[in-house]
Amino acid sequence: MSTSPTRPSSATNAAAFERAQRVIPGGVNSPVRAFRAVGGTPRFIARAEGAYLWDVEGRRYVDYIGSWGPMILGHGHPAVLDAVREAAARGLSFGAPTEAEAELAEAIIAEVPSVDQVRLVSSGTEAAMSALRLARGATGRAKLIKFEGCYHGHADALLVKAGSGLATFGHPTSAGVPPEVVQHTLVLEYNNVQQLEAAFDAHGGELAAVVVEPIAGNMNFVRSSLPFMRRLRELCTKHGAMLVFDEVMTGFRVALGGAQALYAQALPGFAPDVSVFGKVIGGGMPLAAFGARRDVMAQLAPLGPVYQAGTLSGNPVATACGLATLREIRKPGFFDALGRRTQSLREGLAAVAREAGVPLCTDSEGGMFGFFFASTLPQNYTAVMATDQPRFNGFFHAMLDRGVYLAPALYEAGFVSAAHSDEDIALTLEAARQALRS
Ligand code: KE4
Repeated sequence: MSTSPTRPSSATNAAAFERAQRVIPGGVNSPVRAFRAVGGTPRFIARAEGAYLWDVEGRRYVDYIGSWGPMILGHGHPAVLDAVREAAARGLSFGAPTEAEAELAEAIIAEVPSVDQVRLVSSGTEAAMSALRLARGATGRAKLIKFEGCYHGHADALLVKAGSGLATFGHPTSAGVPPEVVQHTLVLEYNNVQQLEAAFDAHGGELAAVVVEPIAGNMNFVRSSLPFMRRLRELCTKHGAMLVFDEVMTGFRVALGGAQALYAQALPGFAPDVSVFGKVIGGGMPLAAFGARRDVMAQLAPLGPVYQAGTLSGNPVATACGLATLREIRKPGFFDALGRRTQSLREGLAAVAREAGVPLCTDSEGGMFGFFFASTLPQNYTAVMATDQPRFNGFFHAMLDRGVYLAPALYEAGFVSAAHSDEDIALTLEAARQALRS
């Protein structure tokens, strides 16, 4: 048994997995890490630096997970580590306000015109859950719309799958969620304008909110179409429902201003009513946020009737990590360079697949990308799940064996960091060339 909790005591991933499974359900603290979608033994990470992870066996991987989005600078960025060390030395947590929380709130608000105020919390789940409680409290309504294939964390009201038909309300996707908790949640097909129209016709006056991933990173990478997004905004405005943009993954990742900045360019005046952030704004530490116009945020305790709280909300060390990260990504040219590098990866993947005669389509925005073993980009969950899963799983392992760590599930997105070099992209494309041949 290792005496030092930080020094890996297992010589192999298999031994580490065996040990973990004895004391943690499935050996993991979040299901997707268990590799059950792709099979095989998860890699237990010993350390990370820049664009790379090393597992307990000493194998190096080019990392395209980046902790599922937060590590946009790459691992161990000096300015971030310095900020974390300095904050930690001043105190880990106070349970009292600090100036750094206001500074981080200011940094978020400066990049997101639709948000006057934010509240900081500790996870995307907590941020999305609180945002929906705020929308329900602000409107006095109960019903919600979400879309199949979008994930907004594991709050009960959001663990819901489509009912048998459009008009029927959702059914729980998880045990432990009583049907009455999801009876107000309607699940529609992503990018389906007709279903939107029908749902608002039937329930418009009862809808508190529509929550949507503007680019669905929990279906790998599916964009919402402009007609869909335009109509969604119009219907929410017409019926007094709040449009909640879940930008936990896309915020500060696909663009400095998030996906909403892209939609505001294409649809002049476009803005969501409530925005949810996470991942990048914490820089790898437990920190997320939700924000809206001042009048909406005034509904929150201690000012208003909507309760929301958290012992570690705005934690000083997490806040320092997030601030240092945002300081780097708002530097001129950061997103241009990141976007170009991500584009070179996905265009290279498409070219290698063409050479191998394998149907593969890709898409990317900023530092986020997706690829599908299919001839055309899926527009909704059904289409994503119809893509070639066995080929994806084989490709995943062939790449892992060649030192490239992609997302271990076909419904997950990929992430490029500022630390990924042209050589890392070239290594990845050579591995893909070999993997697609095998
Ligand atoms: P967390 O509670 O995991 O911090 O955030 C939930 C969440 C909310 N909204 C969106 C759009 C998200 O993508 C997430 C979490 N994303 C997953 C990856 N698909 C986290 C990885 C995991 O579950 O381990």
